Amino acid sequence: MIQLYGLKMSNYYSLTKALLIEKDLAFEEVKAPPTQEEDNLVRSPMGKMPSIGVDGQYMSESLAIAAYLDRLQPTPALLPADPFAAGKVIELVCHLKLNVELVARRCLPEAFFGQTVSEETKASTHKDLAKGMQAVRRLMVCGPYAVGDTLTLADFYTFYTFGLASGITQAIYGENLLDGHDNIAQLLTKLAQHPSIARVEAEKAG
Ligand SMILES: N[C@@H](CCC(=O)N[C@@H](CS)C(=O)NCC(=O)O)C(=O)O
Repeated sequence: MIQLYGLKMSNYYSLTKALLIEKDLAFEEVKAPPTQEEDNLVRSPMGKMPSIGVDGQYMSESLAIAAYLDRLQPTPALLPADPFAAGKVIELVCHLKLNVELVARRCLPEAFFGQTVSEETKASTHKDLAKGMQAVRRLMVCGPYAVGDTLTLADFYTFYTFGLASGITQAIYGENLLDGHDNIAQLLTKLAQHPSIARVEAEKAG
């Protein structure tokens, strides 16, 4: 049995939970807020969530966990068998994580936690997000899934990246991040109905 540590409010926790469900792996959820306490740092060296426990060993970073789960339970495969195609999925995941999600996150404290972010940060975030969106747009096929006709890991990152980033741009700039990206908006609607993601979202309320 795998332990999933973190909180339901976290997009990366939710993504990892959706992957565990997608893979039909047995897991239990353990409430663990992000802290710099030793017990959490042992699981997650930056003190973030999520992390998983496997037979007394721990792993952090959603992408590392996803790579582990895809090998542990190869079906349904979330990375293509073709090595280059698999690399392309990870490439898109990296751009979503680093150039959209992580950039938008700079404004998270003001968007959702009542803190203040400097005008300078808001301006640089706006500029960098536009660049990140261009990068993602070049790589995303939306045909209908992120990289083609098959669901991959990139779809899970698409759903949970834009779930957070769109909320932040709406709150900070009053802008819809997906304006002009109708194909991504349509993909998000489709992914919201995908059973593993739908279950995670439904269970957030509980
Ligand atoms: N690169 C990490 C990011 C994880 C992350 O940003 N987690 C957030 C919640 S979604 C967190 O723990 N934030 C609290 C903190 O940074 O202290 C991953 O992919 O798992």
